[in-house]
Amino acid sequence: MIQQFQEAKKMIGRAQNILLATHEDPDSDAVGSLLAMKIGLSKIGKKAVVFSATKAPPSLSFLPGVDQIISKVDLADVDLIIGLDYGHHQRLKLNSENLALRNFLTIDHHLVGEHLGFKIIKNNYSSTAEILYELFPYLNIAVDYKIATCLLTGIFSDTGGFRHANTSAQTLKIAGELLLKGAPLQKIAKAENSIYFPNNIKLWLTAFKNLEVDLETGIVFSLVAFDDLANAELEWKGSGIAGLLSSVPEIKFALLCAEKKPGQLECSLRSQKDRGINVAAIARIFGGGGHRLAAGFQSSDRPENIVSAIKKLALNNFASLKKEI
Ligand SMILES: [Mn+2]
Repeated sequence: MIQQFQEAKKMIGRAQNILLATHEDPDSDAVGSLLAMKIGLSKIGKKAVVFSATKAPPSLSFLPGVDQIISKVDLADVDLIIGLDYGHHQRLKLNSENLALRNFLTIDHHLVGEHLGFKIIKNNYSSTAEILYELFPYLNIAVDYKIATCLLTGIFSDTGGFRHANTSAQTLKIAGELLLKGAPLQKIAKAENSIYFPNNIKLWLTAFKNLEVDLETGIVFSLVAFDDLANAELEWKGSGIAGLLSSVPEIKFALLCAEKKPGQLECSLRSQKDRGINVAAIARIFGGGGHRLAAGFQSSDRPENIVSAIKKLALNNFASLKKEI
């Protein structure tokens, strides 16, 4: 890892115009990492533009520099792209035909996906923010209050408030150090929870209404149909629901499908550490990806077909995925 950090330092040292990019619909880790990196680079005299194809959630408006994130970018003068927390390069929505040929540095904790350029990918880290905390000393970036706020936001969110299985002793140690730098934990926690209110409560109701529990296979499934979203004028931002469903003790994993556009499903898979399931392996069957306990995919198939395909696999004890599961 030290060698990788040194290579990152060299790449940044050579660059004049840096673009920091993350996935569309950026979550707290994506936004926190983007902004921490921008502030950090400015401290060492490097100019960087921050990009995400869609806006940061309003709950993150307290993060320093969030108003500087742009959603359209001209890559002509950019001589280094740093992709953060993005998983698959298509999620960056950077309209460039030869993106793969660009000078590109990837920093991510999503193992599954398609990354570009020189890659620092650590899936044993809770979040991209946690990786950045380790990287910054190599770049001579001192963590101040602003950077600490951004990084703790990313770590807090991706660990579900330090409750998920990806919370290591190191995660908590780093979080403690960020608190010592003045990161406002309570404010961050409040912002994270406010994502759920009030519209998401309506989404939860819909998801619970359509809940199906199959004890034979250990699958809990729910669907939020397009009509439900459209009638309640809701925007789909609901991966918290799948996590909640997966915590039912008798369940092996949860599948939640949301019909964001008519006929277009966005499906989340969640499991818990003690259930012996790798949901990323299931997501890959449908062209998606993710982590062992949190994965997802998109599909234009009918939800009942997806559920029955997964049930079939489960009844077969996931024999075809045995190596991965
Ligand atoms: Mn992340």
